[in-house]
Amino acid sequence: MYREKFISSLREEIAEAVAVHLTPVALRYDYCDVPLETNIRWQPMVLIIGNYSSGKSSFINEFLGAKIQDTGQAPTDDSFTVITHDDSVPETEGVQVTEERDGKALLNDPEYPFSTLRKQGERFASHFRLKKVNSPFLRHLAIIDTPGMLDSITERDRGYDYQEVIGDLAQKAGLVLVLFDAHKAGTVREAYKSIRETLSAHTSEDRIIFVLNRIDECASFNDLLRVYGTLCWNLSQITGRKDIPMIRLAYSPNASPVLSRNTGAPEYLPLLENQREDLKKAITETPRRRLDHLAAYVETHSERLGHYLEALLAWRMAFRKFRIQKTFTGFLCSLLGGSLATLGTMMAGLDDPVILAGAGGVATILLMLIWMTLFQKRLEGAFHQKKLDGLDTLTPLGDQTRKDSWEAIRERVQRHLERDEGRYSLFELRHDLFSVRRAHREAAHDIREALSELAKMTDEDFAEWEAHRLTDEAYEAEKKRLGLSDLEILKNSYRHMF
Ligand SMILES: Nc1nc2c(ncn2[C@@H]2O[C@H](COP(=O)(O)OP(=O)(O)OP(=O)(O)O)[C@@H](O)[C@H]2O)c(=O)[nH]1
Ligand SMILES: [Mg+2]
Repeated sequence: MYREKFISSLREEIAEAVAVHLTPVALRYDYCDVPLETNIRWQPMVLIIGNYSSGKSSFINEFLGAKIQDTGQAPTDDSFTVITHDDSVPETEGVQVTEERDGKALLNDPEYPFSTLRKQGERFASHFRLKKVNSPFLRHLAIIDTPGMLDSITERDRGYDYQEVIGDLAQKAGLVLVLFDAHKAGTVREAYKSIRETLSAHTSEDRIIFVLNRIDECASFNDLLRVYGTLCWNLSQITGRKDIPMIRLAYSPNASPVLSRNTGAPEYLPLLENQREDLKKAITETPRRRLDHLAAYVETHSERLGHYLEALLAWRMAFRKFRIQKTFTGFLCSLLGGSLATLGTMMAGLDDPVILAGAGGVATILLMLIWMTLFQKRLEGAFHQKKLDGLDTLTPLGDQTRKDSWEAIRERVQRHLERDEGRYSLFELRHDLFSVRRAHREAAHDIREALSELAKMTDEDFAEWEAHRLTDEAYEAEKKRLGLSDLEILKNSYRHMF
């Protein structure tokens, strides 16, 4: 278990780096509404989606080793259930639900990363819940069971935006399992939309595993091949790609009447046992893979935040230049007006220098005031609008990476400039851009280095490390004495010292 503990501790450090280096700047300039580390601080999640009755809940029960979720042939469960760990009841008393909480509590609890789903409203809150379970598999990851995807239902019937919820959860998840069953191999309408649009927009391919479940129900090996072929064909149609994603084959022995009675199991099943093992391994590997995602998360957000600030800086500089030019023009015009006033006063026969200077000065000030309140404001408004219309020219978009990052932040930049609350100076903006760029270079680099060191460590290394080391307390004490973090220990190979 030491390995998992170490991984959790690294995750905590990455979240801390984000909290210190990126979040304050990001919140200050409206780059995001909630702290950037909100989604990464919580433990890794495995999201399970798929057709109704494809065996999602049975699969989870099988994995946890107890009947935690309701199962049944018809669409059974139309709720999203977050299943997480709790050890208030010892495992020796059997795996069981130790606590349940409703959706409202879950959406409003800052300890959980679900506040972004609050906007889905009451109907969603009543279809969202938390179960705490004392299964050892949940120590370092959480599982989310979801309502089955249907053909006949619309967003209005559900009362909340189902695809948006799936997208939000997929974005937070370290792994997404998409389950199909042998009866409906890739033909359900909601599944089509989820795979084609929602998942591709919210997560990366390497985080998705397609699973053909309930394979024990195929009449023969030939039948299984036919179903598998159908699913491959449907998936390539849905994704619009020729290369078919990897599909794992699975079944839940306890949910199958034949298998649980131990009679007439299809003879091909034992040959496919390795598939179920691989799937289990992929799930238990989620915390480790999650670290790679977090490294990418830090890199992406520090880069985008830098790009965002660059755009604000470009806008501010252009605006300042425009303002200086126009103020100068206004001043020249007012000065001219003041001179004309002096000339007029002279022509009226007054030659007292004090009166002449007073008339010129008063006229200049009055004209400047009129300029500033009437013309300058209008000109600035027009300039602002022009810049908003030509937003894409604000920063250079040389390569595809810049274009992608601009695509991701463009709307936010626009919203910010439309409001233009200007709670910061040009100097502060430059300073913050500099520190974000440095965080991008250094923090992201440190994390990558530490992770590549971690990847080199084998299970034996961990076992050896654990054998030599140290209780958790002793390790923590030694770390503290040396003033090192887990990241530094990995990065500098200090682990040999322990
Ligand atoms: N033979 C067999 N039956 C299964 C398997 N997995 C699930 N079932 C059965 O299929 C039915 C549906 O299973 P569930 O686990 O409720 O499916 P679900 O995807 O959670 O369904 P919804 O929550 O309604 O979307 C139940 O009657 C299960 O007993 C399996 O691997 N083999
Ligand atoms: Mg279910």
